[in-house]
Amino acid sequence: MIDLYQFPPGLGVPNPSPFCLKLETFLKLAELDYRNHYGADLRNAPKGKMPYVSINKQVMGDSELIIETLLVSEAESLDSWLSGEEKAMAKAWCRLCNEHLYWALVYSRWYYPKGWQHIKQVFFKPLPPIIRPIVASLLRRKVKRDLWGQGLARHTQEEVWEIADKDLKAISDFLGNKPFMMGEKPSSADASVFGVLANICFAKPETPLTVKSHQYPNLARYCHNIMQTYYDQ
Ligand SMILES: N[C@@H](CCC(=O)N[C@@H](CS)C(=O)NCC(=O)O)C(=O)O
Repeated sequence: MIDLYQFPPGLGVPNPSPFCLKLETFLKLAELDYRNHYGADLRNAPKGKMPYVSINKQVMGDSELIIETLLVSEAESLDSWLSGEEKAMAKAWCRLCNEHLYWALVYSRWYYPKGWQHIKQVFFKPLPPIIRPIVASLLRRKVKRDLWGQGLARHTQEEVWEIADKDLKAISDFLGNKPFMMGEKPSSADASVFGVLANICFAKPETPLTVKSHQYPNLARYCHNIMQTYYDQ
C-alpha cells in the first residue's frame, strides 16, 4: 500500500497542483493501491514540495523520482509496451509539460491579476483571517521571484500566452484523435500531460491560458476521458 501525501482538491479539479494530479493519475493508470492524505504541511516532505509518498515506511519526494522507482517495480507494465523511441518521445512530452507549460499555468494563477484574485481567496482560506493576507503576499512574492528566475515573467502577458499556446498546439497536434498520448493505451506520459492540461482546461478561474486551450477541442476531450475513466467525474 502506498501512502500519498498531497494538497487537497480544489478549483474544480481533483488536484489544483499539476504535480499532485500527475502522481495520483499515475497510481490510477498503473492500478496501484494507495491511500490519500490531504494537507498543506510541507515540513515532512523530503524535497520541501508536494507530492510525496511513503512506501513500506520509506518516504520519498518528487513525482518523477517516485514514478521512475515504481516503473521498475510494481508499475512496470504501464510503459513496457513502448519502444525505446516511443519512451524517448514520451519523456520529451513530460518535460514540456512539467518544466515549461507548468510555468505558464503558475503565471496565470500567481502573476496574472485575475488569476491571483481568485486563487488568493481559495488557497489561503484555511488560514486564520489575521495572517491570511500576509502569508498570501509573501508566497506570491516568492512565486513571482521563481517566475522571474525561470524567465517567463520577463515577457509581456501577450507573449506568455503565445509561448504557452505553442505548447498546447504541439500537444494537440501530436495527440490527434488518439485516446492517450502514446496511442490506444495509457502510459506514464499521460500522468504528466493530464496533470497540467486538466488544470489549464478545467480549473477555475478562466484565464487567457484557458481560452487558448479551447482552440484545441481534442485537449478537453482527452482530459474528460481520463477524468471520467479514472476519477469518475
Ligand atoms: N519536481 C517536483 C515539483 C513539485 C512541485 O513543484 N510542487 C509544488 C506544487 S505544484 C509545491 O509543492 N510547491 C510548494 C513550494 O514550492 O513551496 C515534483 O515533480 O514533485
